[in-house]
Amino acid sequence: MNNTLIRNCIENNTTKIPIWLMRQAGRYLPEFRSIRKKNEDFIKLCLNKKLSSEITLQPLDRFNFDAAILFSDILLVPYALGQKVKFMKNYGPELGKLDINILNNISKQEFISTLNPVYESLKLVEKKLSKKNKDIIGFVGAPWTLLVYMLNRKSPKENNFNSIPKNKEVNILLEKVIEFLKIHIDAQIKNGATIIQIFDSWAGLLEEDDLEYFVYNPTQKLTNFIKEKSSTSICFPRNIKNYRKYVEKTKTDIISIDYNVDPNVIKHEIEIPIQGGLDPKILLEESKIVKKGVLKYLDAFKNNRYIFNLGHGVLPKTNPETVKYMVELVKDYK
Ligand code: 1CP
Repeated sequence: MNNTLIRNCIENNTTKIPIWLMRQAGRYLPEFRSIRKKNEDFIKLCLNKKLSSEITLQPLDRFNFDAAILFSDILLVPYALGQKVKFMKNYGPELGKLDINILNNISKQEFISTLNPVYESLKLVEKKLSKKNKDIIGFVGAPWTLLVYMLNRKSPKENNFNSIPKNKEVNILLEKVIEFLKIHIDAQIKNGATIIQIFDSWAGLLEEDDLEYFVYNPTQKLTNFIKEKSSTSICFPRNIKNYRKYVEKTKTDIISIDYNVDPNVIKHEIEIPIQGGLDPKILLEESKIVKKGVLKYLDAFKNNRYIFNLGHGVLPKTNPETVKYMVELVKDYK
């Protein structure tokens, strides 16, 4: 089998720039909305191997993306650990009370059995993509971001977040989460994921002093584990201030940047392959502005190993034609 574009990019033996997007399977696609309308229970939809594999492949039918990302959610892990998870319309996730006794009694087998449809879905995706040299991206939420949802029980985005203490209970929970994330990562790799992305969407909530305990140390345990499994890690510590330090500490293979990062600064600071950056709001603009935005990243990273992506997920209001235009700009560059 030939190398994928992302593999070639990592090994520095191509000038072709790979592209895929966070939330590339999602509400901006009418074919996704039509399935979603008939499947109100989001967790159930993620656990429907036929539909989740179909949704995973929808964006690849439309666009010349170089990777599929599994249609699933980071909150399936708290769910499989016995916490109730509901997605409310226009509100986001709502989690039930965390019961440490339930969590402590969940075995590896039970956890894997709850998430088995996710792994079956990966197998179906792999089968359909096997001759196409595309990567299949599996993923997890970083331990810190999962802790935030599990303890805050809703999105912290409305400034409703109370800081998490570094006490014994939290430490036990953190270690439990890491243990089960390794199981989840391992099963995704065994069933076809060629890359694992770690989403630390709420890394930016922490002060510098707390990063070692909540972010660097737990994340490095996962990147190490991914290395041991001969797979590749991408980390996305959204809104973190010091990406260079993050890369040194976590030893991730690829770093995904948010849209607050200046590409012309970071390219001198970081030696590993860089992914992403473009503000997803740019895709709501007219083509002239889209082109300018895309070229800013392509030009900045001309001499770096770079994977095109956004600085956060595709917004639901995005016109798929704009995505198509962006992919063409990336594919035709140089
Ligand atoms: O139709 C809908 O309302 C569902 C919207 C939706 C989708 C399409 C949610 C709810 N999750 C997903 C899929 C999803 N989530 C993927 C699939 C693959 C792809 O990228 O196409 C992935 C990788 C995620 C990861 C995820 N879920 C993150 C990390 C990335 C990020 O956005 O920061 C987070 C924080 C979640 C939690 C979550 N799930 C869904 C929502 C709306 C949220 C965010 C809630 C919040 O704002 O706190």
